[in-house]
Amino acid sequence: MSSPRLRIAVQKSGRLADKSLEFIEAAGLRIVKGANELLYRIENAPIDLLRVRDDDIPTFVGDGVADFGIVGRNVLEERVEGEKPIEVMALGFGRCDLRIAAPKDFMYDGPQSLAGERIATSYPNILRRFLKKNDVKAEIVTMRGAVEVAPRLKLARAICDLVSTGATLETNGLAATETILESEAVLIQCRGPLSPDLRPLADSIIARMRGVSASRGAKYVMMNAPRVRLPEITEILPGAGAPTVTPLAGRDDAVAVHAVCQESVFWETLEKLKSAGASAILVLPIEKMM
Ligand code: PRT
Ligand code: ZN
Repeated sequence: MSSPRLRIAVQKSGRLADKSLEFIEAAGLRIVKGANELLYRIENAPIDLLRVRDDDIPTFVGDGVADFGIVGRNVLEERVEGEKPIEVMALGFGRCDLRIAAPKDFMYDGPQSLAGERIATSYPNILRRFLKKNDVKAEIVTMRGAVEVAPRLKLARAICDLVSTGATLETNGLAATETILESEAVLIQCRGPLSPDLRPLADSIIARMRGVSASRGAKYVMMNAPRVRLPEITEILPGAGAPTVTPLAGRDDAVAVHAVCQESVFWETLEKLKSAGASAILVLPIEKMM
């Protein structure tokens, strides 16, 4: 009998397809893009990538056809049938928001403004939950795509759709109001127990993916600083926790400060550090973190 292989479902083509493969490669898995379009093998671990429509990913993972999947949170949350997979972690790409939008002349003043209106969406289940939570009775018109044209066609007064740059809404004369779901690509996992043979591999993949996701956007910041201004400097460093402080040779009044910043380090941050007396400031990318 052949030894078991871990299966990860990914989008075959579309907005998340390339980025999902990039993310998997960043976790150290070498993908062999063979002749089989539906399945890519991993060269250096017993893992197969199942390449499918994104809408099928929660079902595949829920039913245990795949052990893990990478899919937009919006697709996961829209699913209502069968076993719902667990969201293991957010992966930091494919960011978009599911938002309510309406023509610019629509006076939106909270969810109650939607009472009695028709709202077009491809996400009827998420929208229904939002309306119920806010005790609003409205009619949902389900559309498979081109939701943004619904108000112009008088099919609906408002829409509920994914927005990233906002350009689609703008082109169609619509303005976003409420955000009902913040989405990005997420790693999902089957609820049922994994075969004991695959558990250590699965744990190591999750740990590596956490490392990739944590290191993306994170920066290693180094500088020299006057000892007396350390509290102020620590305060300025974005998402850094406790920095490492080491003495500088031949200097009693100054120290070297090293810190991992989890958030973006902007020019403004560097200017603030400089005003607080820091010098020789270096910001370096981080390749791996665990
Ligand atoms: O073929 P398959 O079924 O696999 O793919 P698909 O066509 O259903 O999905 P795809 O590839 O379009 O999107 C995959 C996932 O990308 C979505 O489920 C989201 O999680 C994520 N994503 C991120 C987006 C967007 N950004 C996005 N902007 N999905 C769709 N859009 C659309 C949105 O629906 C709207 O029409 O882009 C338009 C708005 O974009 P802006 O930039 O004009 O605001
Ligand atoms: Zn889809």
